[in-house]
Amino acid sequence: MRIRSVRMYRLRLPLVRPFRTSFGTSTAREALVLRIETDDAIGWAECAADPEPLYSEEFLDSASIVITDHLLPRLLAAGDTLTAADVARTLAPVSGHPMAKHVLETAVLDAELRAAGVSFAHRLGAVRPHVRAGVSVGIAESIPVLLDEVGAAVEQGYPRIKLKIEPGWDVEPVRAVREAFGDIDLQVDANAAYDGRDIEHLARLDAFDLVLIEQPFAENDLLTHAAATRRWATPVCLDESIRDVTTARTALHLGACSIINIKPARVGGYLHAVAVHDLAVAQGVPVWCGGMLETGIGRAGNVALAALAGFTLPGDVSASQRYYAEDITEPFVLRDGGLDVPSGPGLGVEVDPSVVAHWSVETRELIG
Ligand code: OSB
Ligand code: MG
Repeated sequence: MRIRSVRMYRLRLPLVRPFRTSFGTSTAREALVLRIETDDAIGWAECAADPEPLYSEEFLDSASIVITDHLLPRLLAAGDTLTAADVARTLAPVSGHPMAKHVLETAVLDAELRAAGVSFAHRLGAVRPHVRAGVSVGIAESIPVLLDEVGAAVEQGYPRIKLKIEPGWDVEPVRAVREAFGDIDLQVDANAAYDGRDIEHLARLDAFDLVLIEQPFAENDLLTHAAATRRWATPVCLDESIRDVTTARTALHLGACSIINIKPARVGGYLHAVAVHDLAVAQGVPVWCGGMLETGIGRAGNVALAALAGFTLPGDVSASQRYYAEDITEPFVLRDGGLDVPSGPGLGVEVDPSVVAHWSVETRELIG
């Protein structure tokens, strides 16, 4: 395909409620959104990176520079025969920066699929038209406030609740939620806030019959995750540690996890995400689709991915209104505890240019 123009928006979308994790608090989502125009279609994608390098080493300005100075020139140099399937190989000489690579590959894939009239779901290999949705509940200022937020999500019909934890906010909030809501599907996410000295403390979570504990230890500390997997009854799930198929294979080989959270942005794009899924399926390991507070653009792709056969656990793919009062696409709505998988061409959602313009703090024409 021939890329005619590339435009990068920097958006600042207010969140409907602050989202606190062990690494920080967000009151708004700042996102890079890319619009690629080819001879045949327009493709969209969003970058999952945050303003600060807290979740991983990438951040908005790093992604912006890498896209502009290192990735896009390589894509353009690859010429007009380039397809989405070639993007990863074309960008591979640039080391790291999966979130920056993800946004380019996704925009090219969206343009290609819109031109061909094929949905993301079909291209990725989806097997269901509807996916079950979980919610990720941030660290609250008190247990009563937490119980209110969990209660609202349960009442709305979400079939699974994930609580963010950190040292000082773990056993007691989990106990309170379990006591208040009984037999719900409950899991926790530490975003790497603990270390090996906490293995015995976190073993207390075994009393609460959690679906899983996500990323208790540092991204590169697979051995401590493996030790915890042997010690705890609660299954260990990895998020930050799984950067590609290779790290997934290594983590499974070491017994560092028994469940994988697949985030397309973290592994460098949807096609890599499918490869991690395929590896997990081959090894009988359940996966679920993680989220990074995506707008409708990223959510559309994530919901399509979550419709693949191996995604047997509900993902962090909540309805748009949990994040944004006004999204930049038509909103995703909770129905029967889940979201409908878009079936239109490409991502299957339409970006509203007036909403994008309204929340844009910067627009740059990279080419065109
Ligand atoms: O660790 O899964 C995470 C959000 C931002 C960064 C990291 C994480 C999260 C979430 C929210 O848990 C998931 C979502 O609802 O998008
Ligand atoms: Mg996580």
